[in-house]
Amino acid sequence: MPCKSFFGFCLLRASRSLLTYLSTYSKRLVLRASFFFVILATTATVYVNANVHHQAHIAEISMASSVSINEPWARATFALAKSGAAYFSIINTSNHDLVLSSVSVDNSVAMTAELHHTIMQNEMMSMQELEDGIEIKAGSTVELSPGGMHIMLMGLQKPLNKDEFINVNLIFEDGSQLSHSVPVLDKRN
Ligand SMILES: [Cu+2]
Repeated sequence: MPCKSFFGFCLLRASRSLLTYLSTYSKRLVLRASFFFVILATTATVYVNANVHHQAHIAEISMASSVSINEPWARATFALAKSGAAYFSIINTSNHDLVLSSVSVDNSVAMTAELHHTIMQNEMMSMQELEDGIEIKAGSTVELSPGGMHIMLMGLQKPLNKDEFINVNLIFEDGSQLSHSVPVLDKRN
């Protein structure tokens, strides 16, 4: 009998210590799991924040804010002219290539505005719309000038008079826009 009860006692002790061990182990496991979870959550938060910041940064440097316009001018026209042209040089100050997709002017200036280039066709000078826009490589300058690329103003509502200003709106590939004031000059070339 004492032996049996001793055995019972031993069994009780053994199961108790097993329980204690298991509960300590599971506590550790829970601790470890929650530690891991905290690390995971922190990493995820940092990643999401970084991503939001990155996107905000991209929005900051839109194509329109990456260019500077030099020496804009539009040629003065005679009284009954139905079309005119405007020129400038455009500098891409960023380290990304960009595309000037299209241009527009107010309806009170002209019906439409297009990006054109001048080509030789059958030994004749002619103009063509640049349907894909104008690409401006990172850090480079593109010149719109007489005999080359230009902004074509079609369906002029009134002549372009010397010393007046027109607003030309530049629309870039990323949808960003830049409105620029362009003086009308009476230049020969
Ligand atoms: Cu033209």
